[in-house]
Amino acid sequence: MTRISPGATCGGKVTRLGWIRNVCQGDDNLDDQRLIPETLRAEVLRHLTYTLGKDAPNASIYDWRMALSYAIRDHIVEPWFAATRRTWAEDRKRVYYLSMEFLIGRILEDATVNLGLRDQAQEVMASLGQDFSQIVEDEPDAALGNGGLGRLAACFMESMATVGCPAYGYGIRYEHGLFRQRFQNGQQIEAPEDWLRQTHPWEFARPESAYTIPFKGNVETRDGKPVWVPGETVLASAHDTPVIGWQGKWANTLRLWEALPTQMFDLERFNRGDYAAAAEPEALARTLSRVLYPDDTTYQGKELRLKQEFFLTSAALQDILRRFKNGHSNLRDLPKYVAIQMNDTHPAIAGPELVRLLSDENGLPFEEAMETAQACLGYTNHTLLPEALERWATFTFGAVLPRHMQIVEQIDSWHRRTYSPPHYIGIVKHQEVRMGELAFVMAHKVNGVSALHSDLVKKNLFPELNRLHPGRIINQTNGVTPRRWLKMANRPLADLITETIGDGWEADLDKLRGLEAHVDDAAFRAKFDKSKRANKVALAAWIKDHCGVTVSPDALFDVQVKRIHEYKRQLLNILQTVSHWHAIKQDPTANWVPRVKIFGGKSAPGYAVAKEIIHFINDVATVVNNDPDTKDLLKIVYPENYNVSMAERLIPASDLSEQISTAGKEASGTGNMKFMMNGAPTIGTLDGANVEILQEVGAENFFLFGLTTEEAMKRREDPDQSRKAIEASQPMLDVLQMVAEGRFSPDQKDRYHGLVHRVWHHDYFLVAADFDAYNAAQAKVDAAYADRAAWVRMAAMNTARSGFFSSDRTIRSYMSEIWDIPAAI
Ligand code: 26W
Repeated sequence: MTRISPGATCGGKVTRLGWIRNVCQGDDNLDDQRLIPETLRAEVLRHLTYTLGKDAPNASIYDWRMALSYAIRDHIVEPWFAATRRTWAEDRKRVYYLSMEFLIGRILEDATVNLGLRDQAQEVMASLGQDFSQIVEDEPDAALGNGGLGRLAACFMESMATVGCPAYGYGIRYEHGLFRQRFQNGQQIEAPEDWLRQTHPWEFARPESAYTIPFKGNVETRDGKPVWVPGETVLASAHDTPVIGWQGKWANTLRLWEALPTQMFDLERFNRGDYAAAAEPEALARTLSRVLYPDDTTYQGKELRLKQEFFLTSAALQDILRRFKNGHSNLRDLPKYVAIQMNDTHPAIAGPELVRLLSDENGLPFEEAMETAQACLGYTNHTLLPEALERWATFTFGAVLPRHMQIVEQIDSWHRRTYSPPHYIGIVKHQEVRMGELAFVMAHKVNGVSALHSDLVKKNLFPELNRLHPGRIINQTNGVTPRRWLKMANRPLADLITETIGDGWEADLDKLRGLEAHVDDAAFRAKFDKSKRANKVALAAWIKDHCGVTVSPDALFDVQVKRIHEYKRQLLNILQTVSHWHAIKQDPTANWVPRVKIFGGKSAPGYAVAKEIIHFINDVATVVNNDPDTKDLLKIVYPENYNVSMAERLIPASDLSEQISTAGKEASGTGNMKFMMNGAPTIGTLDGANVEILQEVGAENFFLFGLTTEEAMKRREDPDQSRKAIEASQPMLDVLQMVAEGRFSPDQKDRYHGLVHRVWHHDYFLVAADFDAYNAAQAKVDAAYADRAAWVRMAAMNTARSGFFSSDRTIRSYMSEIWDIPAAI
């Protein structure tokens, strides 16, 4: 390690740190630029003293974390400035990713990994008497998202910075992210999440970047022109977090909006002694960024949610236009410089809002405003579930956004006029504004998130619109960032990969194919197995600490982690677990493969059926984990509060990835990709991106089961399908009998009668229909696991063939097929 030269140059400018050279010269070789630990140590101590005002003997773990975070952040700022400056200087097109959710997780370790400073940070903190991994874990997990859609946005931000796509993420700076989950007597209890209680060291407040967001009121006509006179306004105030890419070569901005009152305080009321009322406007405005809606997949129609969506979107668009005008005067040129991606329909008000800003506020004729907006906008669909599709009552929509209601009607009749469809599927229908149709009509490209899903978007979701606009719907299969999900989360495997195929795979994941040449080498397999075991040993210790359950690292770790939803079929998994337990008890001396069943995930607070499934899993766990007959053969663990950090711990320690949704229901899945990368074969259905995982990894390395999408649709036509399936399956009959008898709820024997009744008679998600096939696939897993060499080979093949699922590939594809943006590096 050598000292970086303090005088590294960039465009004639002397910079304090050496990193800048990467941006300017595309220099891949970081080795001669590594920061020496003494420098980083001095920086940490300087922040501890001067930023935090603490001396080392009195510093808490929080103080140390903050000091280290600020020191690391300093190293992000220069590449960030350099990237921003270059984008300006070269007048580049930028992408604006609008999302109501960014499920970021912790930042510190990820930042050190991307800067190549993780080892130094660890060394430095050790020299200060501090444990780096404890410091990393002290950071709150920023949970500004519900699940897949929010985590995808976070992976995309990191990949855009890695591949050098100039980009801004726009979201809401929720004061409270997704609730914390606890179990009380096996049932989910929600507690508020409070990530901002401590200072968030990664953001820069930008009070000078603030916009007025209007709501309500009415539309008047002045000089023959519509003028919106709002009834309320709030202020959107920016907070910027830099997002650094791999090796610090590029950085982008995540800009999150905080809602503030336009009028802080009613002094007159205060002086009259009415203190609560005096603070009212402030409290009201702040509710807009107070809390993330915890519902994924069911849409509620709440006015506050619509206001949040408009708040994010209007602030973003005003910011985009301000930036554009700072250098351009012709608004018709907007699409040359601006690509706006709508992450699902949540920011779909962007269509009418951009038309309004271009026409009402900037004088463009309506049709030109339409064309300009459309050329900028792209729409990504993330779900087919009808209950998740946003539709706003025209009453609510018109009250909150009266001018937009008019514009939506105008867009609708423009579309009807221009394309004269045979039977028109309106944007406004049955007194509702349909946000999917609106987003579709306003976007030049619409995309699904896996090959199967994009097909279903064409055939089932927007068949008429697809006929009217052939070629508008395209596919962009999701991906995940291998820096966080492999390099950072699975150090033993990442080190083995580098040892085996060299470095460079982190930003060129197809290189993992190089591992295939080694899977038949026993020495390599032994190392692969050892890396997995190290993760399992660590997880077993953590499970003991956090769940009080003893599990053996020699058992097969079988993991299903994701939001709890009927279509994801955690119920299928737990019922099969009951069946397996029963089978062991019937024949205790058979050659069983020991298993640990791991569940993780939250239910939406109002989703009663999902909550019942959680209760049921916990009840089954209590009985099974206390059964002396099966104690070395089967354990069930369900740690509380599954989140990004827990995923980073569980996925690298998994042997088997459960991806068992009812075919046709999971748009893509991204957890499935993380497991694959980390060497866990999938047991799964032909759904979402499982289809492509199967294609990449080969049928011999995947445990496929279950009905296909077409078969599932056909099966539902028979109203008696579940009864027939159950009656034809002795294992299923046995399981349902045990549950109905109260074997898992001895204190309340009829607790799960409703659950059993639904499986018998209202099994829309086909748990019964797929049960035997799933059971058989699980038996194949057992047999395969018993053959160590073959199993490890299969696991390694999963890693080797996971290159396609890097979000770098996804982002490059969006850049060329939707955004028309070249890479800047
Ligand atoms: C309005 C309520 C609401 C909120 C969130 C409805 C729907 C959502 C999301 C679209 C749900 C979601 O997260 N979808 C997931 O998106 C992932 C990223 O594309 C996919 O991998 C998952 O399959 C999909 O369920």
